[in-house]
Amino acid sequence: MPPVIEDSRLLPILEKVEAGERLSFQDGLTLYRTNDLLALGYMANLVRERRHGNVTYFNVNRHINPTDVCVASCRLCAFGKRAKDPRAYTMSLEQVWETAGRGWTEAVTEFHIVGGLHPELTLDWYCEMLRGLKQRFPQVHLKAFTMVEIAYLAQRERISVRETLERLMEAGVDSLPGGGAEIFSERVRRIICDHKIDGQQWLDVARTAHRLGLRSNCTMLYGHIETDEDRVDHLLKLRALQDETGGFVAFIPLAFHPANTALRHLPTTTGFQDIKNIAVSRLLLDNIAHVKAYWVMMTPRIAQIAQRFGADDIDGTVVEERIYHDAGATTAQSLRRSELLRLIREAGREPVERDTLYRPVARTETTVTVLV
Ligand code: V47
Repeated sequence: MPPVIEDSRLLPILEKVEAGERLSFQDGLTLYRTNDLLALGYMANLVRERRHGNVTYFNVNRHINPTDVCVASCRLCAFGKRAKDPRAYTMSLEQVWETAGRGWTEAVTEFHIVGGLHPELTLDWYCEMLRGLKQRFPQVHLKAFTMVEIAYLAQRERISVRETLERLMEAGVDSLPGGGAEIFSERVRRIICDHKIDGQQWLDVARTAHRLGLRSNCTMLYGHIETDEDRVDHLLKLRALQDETGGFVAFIPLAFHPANTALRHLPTTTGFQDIKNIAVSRLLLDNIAHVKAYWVMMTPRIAQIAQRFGADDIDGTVVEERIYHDAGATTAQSLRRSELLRLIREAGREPVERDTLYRPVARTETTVTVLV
């Protein structure tokens, strides 16, 4: 049963959604400008249930951030530090491998590895790190390095992005996380992350990765100084690249956390904005299979509600998240598998444990098998 649509501007969009038609830039703006959240949720949930039925995915993963030293000083970031900063850290290879194994259980299927743009860490160093991880944890999927890190490494080594990716793949990278995309608008990037590659370069690295057969995620950072137009533009650029390559696995809308950043005067996002971004992205990104409500960033409470507003994934156990916690996140640094199961079941969804590429994982007390 469709809900009462209070905002009549949504009626033609509802017709398109029901017919499975692609939404336009203008539709995207209308979706962002309505406050009829229940109608948005109804439409996003329709699309979500068409694709995934009643299932919500999660995984058992660990984050590893080998260094927070970063040559870029992005205003949006509280994680990156200058090399001389006494609070900065860089792990040795042994420390990376030791971190990966800390609290190790056979249940872990993914390491999510990202860090700062370190001026001295070489591609060889990263390759050795990956080889060491593969040797010690051969069954674990390595989702490592954002497009921004890849572009920086290529520039630092004076080789192409393609060659950089090939060497990382040879050493063990299995897929790329979606970070660093922020908002593609040049005007906004100049203010929030002026030292980073531009939006076009981010898309170019993703395109090259996908052409080499690497899958990746994609993200959008919202809730800072961007406009509705900037967000719609960002989502449609991701959709256009996905039409071309089909390489994106999941989209993750990321709420800006201002604490401890140069933009700390900005307010934090509200639950209404968080849920709206989940719903609008589900509706505009008709060719990206999964929309993830990342609980670390949204809080488990909102991530749970998001499962009824377009999201089909809640991310994973995470373990030792730093980027958001440096920016003032008050959520836990990890959730147990049993807690994820409870959140999902309480939202009336059926939890399915997945690997990074969304293959279901079968688990017994002692073994983990990726089905298919
Ligand atoms: O790249 C940095 C963003 C990203 C802040 O691919 C900030 O599965 C908010 O990309 N406030 C890292 N956001 C997180 C990320 C991610 C998370 C979970 C899953 C996946 C995936 C990717 O966080 C950064 C940047 O876009 N970020 N600082 C901040 N103060």
